[in-house]
Amino acid sequence: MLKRIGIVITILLATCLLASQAGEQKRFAFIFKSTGNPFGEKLMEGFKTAVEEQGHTAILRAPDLPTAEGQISIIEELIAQRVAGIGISANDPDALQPVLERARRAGIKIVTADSATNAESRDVHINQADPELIGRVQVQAAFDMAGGKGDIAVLSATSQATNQNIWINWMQEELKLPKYSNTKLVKVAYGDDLRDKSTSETEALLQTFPNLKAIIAPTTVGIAAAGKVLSDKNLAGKVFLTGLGLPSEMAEYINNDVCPWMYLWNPIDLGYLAGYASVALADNSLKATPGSSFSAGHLSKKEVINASDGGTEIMLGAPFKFDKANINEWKTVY
Ligand code: RAM
Repeated sequence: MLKRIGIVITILLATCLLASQAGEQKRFAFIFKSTGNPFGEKLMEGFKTAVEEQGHTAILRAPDLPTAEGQISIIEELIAQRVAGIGISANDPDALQPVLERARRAGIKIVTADSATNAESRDVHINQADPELIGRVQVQAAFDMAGGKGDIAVLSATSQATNQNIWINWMQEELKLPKYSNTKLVKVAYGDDLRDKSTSETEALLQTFPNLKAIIAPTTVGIAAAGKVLSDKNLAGKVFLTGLGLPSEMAEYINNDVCPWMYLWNPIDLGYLAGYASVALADNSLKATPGSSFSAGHLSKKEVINASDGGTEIMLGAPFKFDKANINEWKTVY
């Protein structure tokens, strides 16, 4: 008899546990800038892992083109689906504010990652690395590659991208230093994170500025497209390329000397951190106020700090330099 009661209690407990787990299961979405971006795919892979390892469901979305309008309609759908959190790499710092405010009024936590919205539109931003450092190191790299003088150009993503624009501002600050008196930034071109447009913008730069010594592409899509153009035109050693690239896409151009070195951070970890922050905010185990900390899975303890735009952020780490010595080790990772 006692044994039977024991079995019944065990079954009841197990049922309660399952029910409570099922009740707690929430949906968390991530919206990248656009589809077809391998960096975005890695970021969303990390987000999904983080959400699923905490027992929740991940929804991964992106508009076909990197526009604010495309992201706004996705956010509207997600509000209607009553997700618990939305992570987003924003295509515009301000244009998403009305719809994100609506999402927040509906109780949805907003975490930006990679490319932030303004402070009023989000709970917290996940910053890949110090933007000042990211901007400055790319100019220093181009300068060193070009031998300390000559024309340089930037091939960016979209003209509205918060992340690229902050980095470009820091590049311009770096260029004000006396050591760059013989270095001229001749143009900032926009390839819109589209392969074809980045290719034609690179070709146009080469044609318009025959004395171009280096191209800085602070976008994984742009740098890969530029790498191919410079390789096809046999310009290794004549026009140097640096910027932010995925090792898997850039190994070829690092090994053939088109891009002597470049930088990036781990996009999978960036998405993973966004996933942990989203769940912690929705669970109320994290407050988006400076000094709050939480456990971000394999990334351990992370802390909310003040961001330079008046909001708050969580920092992933430091940019990593990729060159011939380490690229083959990394090209299979991301
Ligand atoms: C592109 C995107 C992304 C950026 C990387 C470096 O893939 O623009 O937002 O962080 O490049």
